[in-house]
Amino acid sequence: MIDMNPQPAASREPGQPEPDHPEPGERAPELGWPVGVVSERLAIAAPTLRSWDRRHGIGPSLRTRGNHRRYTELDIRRVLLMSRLTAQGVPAQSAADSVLAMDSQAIAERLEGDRGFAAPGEGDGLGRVPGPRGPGEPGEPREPGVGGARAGEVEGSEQDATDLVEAIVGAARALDPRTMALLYRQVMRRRDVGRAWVEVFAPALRRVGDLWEEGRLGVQSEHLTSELLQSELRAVVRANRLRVAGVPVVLASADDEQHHLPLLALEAELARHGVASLFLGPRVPSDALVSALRESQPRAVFLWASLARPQAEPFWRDLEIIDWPLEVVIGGPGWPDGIAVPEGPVTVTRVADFGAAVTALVPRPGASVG
Ligand code: B12
Repeated sequence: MIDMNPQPAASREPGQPEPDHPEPGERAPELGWPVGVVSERLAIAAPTLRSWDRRHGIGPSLRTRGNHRRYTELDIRRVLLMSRLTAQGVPAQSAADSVLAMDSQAIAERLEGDRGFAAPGEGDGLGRVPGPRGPGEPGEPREPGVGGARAGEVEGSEQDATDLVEAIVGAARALDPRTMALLYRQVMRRRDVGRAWVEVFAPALRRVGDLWEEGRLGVQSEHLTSELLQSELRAVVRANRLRVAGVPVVLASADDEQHHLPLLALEAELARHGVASLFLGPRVPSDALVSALRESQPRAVFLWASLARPQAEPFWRDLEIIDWPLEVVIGGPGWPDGIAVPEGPVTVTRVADFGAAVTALVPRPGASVG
């Protein structure tokens, strides 16, 4: 239950546990967000949020009866501005004093003016695609989905993209995770996840792959590049978790196919569009995939293959048992031409790039999404 009477943040008993997520039976997002959700949304560590609340008064205006923090949308904007100011070098107490002296209008204007700038590690708390869900305070605009530069935001240039690719490859060679993580953040700050993938991440991966093939870079560099990228892409998915709806689209890599970064990029982009995914990841055995399809009855499945697949494999034959209109979308250089699919309600579409995959998987306006 939410106590609507604002209480001083410092009134919580020290040492009392505070859940990061709503308590059982409590639908907190109607009225305020728990620390854990705010932390995910803004990519600011929960201990930092608690410390800003305790030490500087930049915290939630609401508390549950159990005295757990609940942030309103205005509180979240205050936190976001606090993070921007401290990242610009303003000492924490001065930043807090400025933020607390501003009304909601001034905070909105300041954040608007600061769009081109975001703190290192800060989630894009504002750059979002408008979406159907998400709480808002009465009279406030709904918060759209996280993980994208907002229209009007300073966009990354082509040159910027080339430099970022080179810098990422350099960090991979030097096995420098800190620089690589900062570069990934920089990429995401100016681009939505789709553009980030197409303009920077995929070219960087291909370059890393080429250098590995030429023996000029070790597989450990490839692992570092992809592991950190996975976290980055998953953060977008997590931040949009509360927005996705409908029968999930199935995302899987083919049998024995370990590469699955394109699936993660797709999952993140689909989440931004409010489309749910059933993410099965790498190396999905053919029979397991067919079982998953039968259980979840999706309208579409996306299958990735980097490595060459045989012309005929059991999966295509097994599709015989599918008795609803299923769109099988295949992507990646591994798929051969001329795949033979049994007669029936299944259609197979081959897509050549990320944008085409997104177009094929996001439901057309007016289409039933189950
Ligand atoms: C990261 C990586 C790994 C990681 C995978 C991590 C992960 N979680 O995915 C690790 C280290 C585990 C790995 C392992 C292996 N890898 Co590897 N790997 C890569 C690397 C660098 C990126 C993979 C990737 O995400 N590619 C996706 C995009 C970025 O690349 P692309 O497919 O070429 O993009 C084209 C299109 O597909 C399209 N596109 C781009 N993005 C998207 C997105 C969508 C949705 C769509 C539809 C299209 C699309 O645009 C491009 C234009 O042509 C590639 C390099 C490469 N070029 O792919 C090698 C690469 C795929 N790997 C390769 C190899 C050989 C292997 C191993 C067999 C090595 C080994 N001996 O163990 C194993 C595979 C084991 C297995 N059974 O699968 C080779 C494959 C060569 C081949 N065709 O057979 C590559 C090409 C490297 C190379 N240049 O030689 N790998």
